[in-house]
Amino acid sequence: MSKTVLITGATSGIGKAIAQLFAQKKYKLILCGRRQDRLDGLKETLSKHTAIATINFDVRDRKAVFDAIASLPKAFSTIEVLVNNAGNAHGLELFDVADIDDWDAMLDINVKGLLYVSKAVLPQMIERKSGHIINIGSTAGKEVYPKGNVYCASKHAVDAINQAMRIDLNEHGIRVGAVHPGLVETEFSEVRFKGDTERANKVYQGYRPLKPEDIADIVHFVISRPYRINIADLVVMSTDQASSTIVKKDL
Ligand code: NDP
Ligand code: 8X3
Repeated sequence: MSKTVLITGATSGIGKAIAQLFAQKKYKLILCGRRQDRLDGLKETLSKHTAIATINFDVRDRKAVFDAIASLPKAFSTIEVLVNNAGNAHGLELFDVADIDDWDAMLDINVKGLLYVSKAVLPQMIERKSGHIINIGSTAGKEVYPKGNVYCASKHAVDAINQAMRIDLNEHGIRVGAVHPGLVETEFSEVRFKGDTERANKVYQGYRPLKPEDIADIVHFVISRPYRINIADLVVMSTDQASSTIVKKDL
């Protein structure tokens, strides 16, 4: 019987690529996001490979998170793998002019949302003394770059929470690890720049950014190791990227 994997932020980018790969690998999938049309489309396409359930909630809404996970049909209620992927950057501004609403959104989604989903899924893992949580962090959680301020802070928090979960859940036999990507071409910059597609596209021009499929492949490697192995922390960048601010652009 294949494992059940819950993926947050499955409607786009990295989460969607994980959903597509994992469906081909025959994992049972619970796909989460807010855009119902996209959840419906994924369910229709991926159901030819595996069993799919979708749940729609905003990770910021604590009650909605717990209700949605409690509402899963029995066939999907044993979650072996949780991929905490939902998140975004909102804005790229110097600290003094950045929008406080953007700061709230990033802390609420990237940090508190990840905490809520983890708390909602954890009890059953603890009961079984088995489970695997993958937190999608970022290179922005390993260093700070100009104008990245609160996005970087939110991803540093993910890095800290990843370590904290691994320490505190150790006695329960649960695997916890993070994958920290560098620049990946997704809708991330479109969201960060509030729909300014021209500005967003420029982020990925002149070099070879990572593709969401690259991260999906790595997450699959992480979850498919024998249970004695826990890949605790993995930073992955495009060959053309050396750090958040050093990217070799000559294409
Ligand atoms: P996308 O914008 O393509 O995807 C973001 C996903 O998160 C969407 O599925 C979106 O679904 C979901 N999401 C956003 N806000 C909420 C919310 N409030 N409630 C529920 N779901 C939400 O970006 P990426 O795929 O690039 O980002 C995925 C993760 O990877 C994020 O955590 C990001 O920080 C991280 N990351 C991205 C990198 C990059 O360069 N692209 C690099 C390093 C890390 P919906 O809108 O339907 O709710
Ligand atoms: C996304 C990568 O460099 O835009 O986390 O922060 S970056």
